[in-house]
Amino acid sequence: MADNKPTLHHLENSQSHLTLWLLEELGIEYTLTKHARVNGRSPSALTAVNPVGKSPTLVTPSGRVLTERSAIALWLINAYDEGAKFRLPSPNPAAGGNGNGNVNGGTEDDAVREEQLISFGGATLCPLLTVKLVLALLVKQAPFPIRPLPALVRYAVERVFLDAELAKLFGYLDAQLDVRGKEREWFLGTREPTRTDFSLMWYVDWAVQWKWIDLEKFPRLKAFHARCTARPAWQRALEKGNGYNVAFW
Ligand SMILES: N[C@@H](CCC(=O)N[C@@H](CS)C(=O)NCC(=O)O)C(=O)O
Repeated sequence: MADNKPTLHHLENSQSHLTLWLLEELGIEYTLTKHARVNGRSPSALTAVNPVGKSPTLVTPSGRVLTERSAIALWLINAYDEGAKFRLPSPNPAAGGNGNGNVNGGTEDDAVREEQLISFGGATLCPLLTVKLVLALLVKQAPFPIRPLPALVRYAVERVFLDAELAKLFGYLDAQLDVRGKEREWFLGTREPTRTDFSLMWYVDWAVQWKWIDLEKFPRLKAFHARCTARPAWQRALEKGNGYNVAFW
């Protein structure tokens, strides 16, 4: 791109807010192309950039089209986080470490744990949250006379399996903020959020906005959620984005 800035294709009321938040944390110049939803979905202008029409989509200054939030975060942090503020601590702090040192001294806070937690969000938590969304929409969009039917299916799936499973998974995530009895602010024990936090915040916030979880039951996640939303960069992203209500359906 001629202006040497990345462009974020940002769909309103979507997880693209988390990428906008990271861009604001990095404090870099970028172009924001906002897309309104059409019947809840991506418009053709977004599909023209990314054939699967998902947001966030980021176009780098060289014209590379990046998709998937955690890959976009990886690219942005590698490209622009010059002070290493949002990176993993050096595997060998004795060799100098970096600006985001591990404050708990946990030797397990490495790229493997990062991968494990990000995959947990995308591959374990996300499918169940998607089932929860599909069931909710099924009931909401069913014609009134037959609505009791999908409502019954939803009740049964949630009661027999889904809600207990989600409670277990969020309980696991909550416990990841307490390592060897020491509570931490960020998942990898750093002073500032890393890619893991930018990634996992989406699943927590998605469930909170839909009222699928009660954060009172997950006090460390509650503190994490409050910590993220209180950051000035989160607030700036809210102002710049085109709305961030993911329970809009
Ligand atoms: N796995 C993708 C998911 C992206 C995604 O599903 N985004 C939704 C918004 S939350 C979207 O673009 N939906 C519009 C559509 O599918 O038409 C990522 O990590 O970026």
